[in-house]
Amino acid sequence: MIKKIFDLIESAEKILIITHVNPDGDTLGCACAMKSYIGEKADILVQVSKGKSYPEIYSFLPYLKKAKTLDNVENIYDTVICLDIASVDRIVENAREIFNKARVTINIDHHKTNKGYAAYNHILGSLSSTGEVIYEMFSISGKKITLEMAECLYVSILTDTGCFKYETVTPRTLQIAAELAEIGVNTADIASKCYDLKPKTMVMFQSYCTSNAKFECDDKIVYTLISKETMGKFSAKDEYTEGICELLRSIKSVEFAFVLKETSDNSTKVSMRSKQKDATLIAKKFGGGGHTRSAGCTIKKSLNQSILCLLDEVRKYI
Ligand SMILES: [Mn+2]
Repeated sequence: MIKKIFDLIESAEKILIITHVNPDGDTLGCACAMKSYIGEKADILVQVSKGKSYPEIYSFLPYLKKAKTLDNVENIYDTVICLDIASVDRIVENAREIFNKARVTINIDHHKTNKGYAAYNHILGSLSSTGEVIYEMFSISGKKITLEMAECLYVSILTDTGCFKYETVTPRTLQIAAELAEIGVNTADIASKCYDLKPKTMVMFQSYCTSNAKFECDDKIVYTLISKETMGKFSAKDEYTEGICELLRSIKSVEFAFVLKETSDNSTKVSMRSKQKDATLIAKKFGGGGHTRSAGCTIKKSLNQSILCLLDEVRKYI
């Protein structure tokens, strides 16, 4: 499959590299590494619409400033490459039309819930990040990884492992990190760019959400509800909620942590983190998915109704 994918990239005329909705460091890092490898004939699509953007901290990555968005992407691609996209419903609006029309569709991912929705699928559910999957593809094929690509892949692996903290980290993950450092990646500089340049209001907003958290089942379950009003009060961008769930999970007694964000009157976005149990079992109940310790879903109910439904489910797993 790896050779086939490189052959397809070679023979493609115009390639669109698609990142998932609510883009994170993994999907963006992979897209930039892939764009760096392919060159001119590839464009990156960051799936955001007018007025929205990818998390600002990643603006140091190459190529993102010139990336297409849902507002300006044209349906002119014969080949699409989906990176870190767990399911086809994370390809939205006109991006889905482009995906459907493309002659060749490639899906490279590490989500164990990925069912392989493209014509060519390369999914390694046990790897830490899609960055690691891509590194291995280049490594196995004997293709050169330039410093620019190495920096992008390092961002992917660093951020998707929570700074090499998660149990998805294997000896091979660390070996790859070392190999990227040997290529010349300044690991301290990248870590600082990813974690020490948060806007002041983001940290204030996160403290507010954390202090409003509620506990259930002898403090084994913790959750915080974030209304549109709260988002507005802090002028919070979507990315400002990143990290709250991990912080709540870090409480000693906690097994499950949830962050519920109101997206409209009848829609709530749920992020979940667990310590031992499989969070995907809960996410799947609501049509979502993800990883064992980090999953998500959208519940088509109000914020207050959503938490009741969610608590009903999660109590079964405690
Ligand atoms: Mn990922």
